[in-house]
Amino acid sequence: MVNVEVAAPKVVVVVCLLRGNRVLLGRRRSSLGDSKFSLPGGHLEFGESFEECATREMKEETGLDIDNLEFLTLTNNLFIDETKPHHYVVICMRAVLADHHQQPQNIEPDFCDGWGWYEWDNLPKPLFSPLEKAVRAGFNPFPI
Ligand code: IPR
Ligand code: MG
Repeated sequence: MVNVEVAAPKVVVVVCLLRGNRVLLGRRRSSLGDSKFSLPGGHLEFGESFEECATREMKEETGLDIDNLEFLTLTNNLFIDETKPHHYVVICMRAVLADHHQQPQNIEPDFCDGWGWYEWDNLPKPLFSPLEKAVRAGFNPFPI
């Protein structure tokens, strides 16, 4: 039985950082989604806007500054089969680099194997489940 007080839903903001026809992904090092490719992002802190959270998480994880933030979509994600069950509402934003010459750095190597740019039509595998679910549902972060 899930202890609903301990396992209360949390909000996470992730960023589709677009560069040409590519998007930035990193391979997770975490008990949740270990070795899966995921968008940069993380937990919403008290009082933050989605844009502020996206900007802070991107800086903390990759060192990159971002611009032109827009809300894209959200997904509701239940990780019920884990030793410790989690429920995450994931807010997905779109952004571009503030400085097109900036390169991503792996600032938190304990949590990520490294960052790379991937074409949307040729995404690496395996994808972290929130992203995989969105892709399977036809989600595409690129403007038409
Ligand atoms: P932090 O805040 O540590 O960057 O969180 P995260 O990247 O592990 O985000 C959790 C994502 C959810 C969907 C598991
Ligand atoms: Mg993170």
